Amino acid sequence: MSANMEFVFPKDFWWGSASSATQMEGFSEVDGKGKNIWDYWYETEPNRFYQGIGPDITSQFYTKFIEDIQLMKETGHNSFRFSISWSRMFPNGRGDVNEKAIVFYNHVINTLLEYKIEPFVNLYHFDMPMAMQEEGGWESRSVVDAYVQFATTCFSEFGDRVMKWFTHNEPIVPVECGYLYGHHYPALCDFRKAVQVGFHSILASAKVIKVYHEQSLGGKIGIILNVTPSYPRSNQPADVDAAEKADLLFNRSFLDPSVKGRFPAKLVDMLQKENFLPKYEAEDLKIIDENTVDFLGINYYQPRRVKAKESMSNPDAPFMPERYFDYYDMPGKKVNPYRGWEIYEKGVYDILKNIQVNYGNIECFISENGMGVEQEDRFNNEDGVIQDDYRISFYEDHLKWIHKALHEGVNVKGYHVWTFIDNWSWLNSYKNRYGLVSVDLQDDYKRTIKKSGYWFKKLTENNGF
Ligand code: BGP
Repeated sequence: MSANMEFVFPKDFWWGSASSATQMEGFSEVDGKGKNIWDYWYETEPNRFYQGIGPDITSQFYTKFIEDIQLMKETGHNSFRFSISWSRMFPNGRGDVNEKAIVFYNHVINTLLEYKIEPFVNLYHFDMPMAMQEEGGWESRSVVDAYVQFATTCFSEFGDRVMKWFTHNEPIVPVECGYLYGHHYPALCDFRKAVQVGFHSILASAKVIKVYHEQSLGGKIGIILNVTPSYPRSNQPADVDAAEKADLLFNRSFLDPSVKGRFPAKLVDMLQKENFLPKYEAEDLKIIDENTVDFLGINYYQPRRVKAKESMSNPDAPFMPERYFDYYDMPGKKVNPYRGWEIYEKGVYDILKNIQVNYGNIECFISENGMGVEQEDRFNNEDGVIQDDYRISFYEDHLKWIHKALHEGVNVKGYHVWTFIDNWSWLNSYKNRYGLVSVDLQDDYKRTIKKSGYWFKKLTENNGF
């Protein structure tokens, strides 16, 4: 350890990055993979995607994973999160498993272990198999059962070596993007369906946790949530109330059932008042209550700034979460100039303290944190290495707050950045780059470690900075 280190982390801290199958693997038509909602949407509406680039190719992890895992080692990873593509494992969502998918994921897991990088495996990252979407996606109970079958197969195939599992990444995102705001397929705007999708995602998570615990495989299972702290414009009761409502809808809706086994009473009241409670069976609540997570991944990008509603919503417009609050553009906020998102480093500390105080200080880690940059090749030096000092500062500034939380007793075990390598991002395709390693789409997806990748290696070797 160098003498002048100010922010030192525990010896076994998890340093690494996160990714997802659709965003990274590519080869979506290859080796028996079935279509998921992204493949289908790209096929039917390619113009929705930035520069018409779809999920069929992405960063080619499917064929380049050995080189990529070597690069993970070179950038100091001791852990790496990826997701297993449900439609690669089960082309029709259920039924016969695709043996080639098992071969691929075994190869990835074994290579990671060979390089002493711990695999963190997520089972669902926005990628509903199309056959399941045709049955209603998360709206449908039969899809919940198919997901349990998929997860059970993953545990029996890979559970002897994978000790950290996650049931979902950011389950609120399919709710918001697929059923309220139109960014993901099926692009509906239907509050009732959104609530049902959210409820079934939680039920599916609890059912899978139950299966995992029954198998006694020796690992842990958790969920990854994008916790977005809601800050009120002022201390006026109406603003505070608006912030609390946003928190209930977007954070506590998943945090509470995942960690405490029950939905917040205030949220249930809000939904009941509007007659929006989901359909459920009595035993569902028991399953959710009895099967909570062992640990928690927290993704943090930016906060939510809200104020009391200043004008009544049009009663004829579709019911939206914004019936309860308005967004507030805080003057003087710090902004990522290359993407536009707010940067508020203390947010990560506030989330961790909330977990400590209100969620029994459950074991957690920061499972995504990152800075997207448009046209990042403008920061190339003459050797083609991106000089992303802005990203290094972004990470350090967040790590300082995580360090503070750690020293105040928060049970935070690691830090994963988003992401290892520039990848394809949903409708934005390759518009915003996030990687520690760049990908050249014009030159056979050539990988080059960015300045931040070298910085990350030092950070992890020193366990601090
Ligand atoms: C998270 C998702 C990732 C990733 C990231 C960056 O919400 O888990 O899949 O995409 O955000 O956001 P974006 O790609 O929209 O810039």
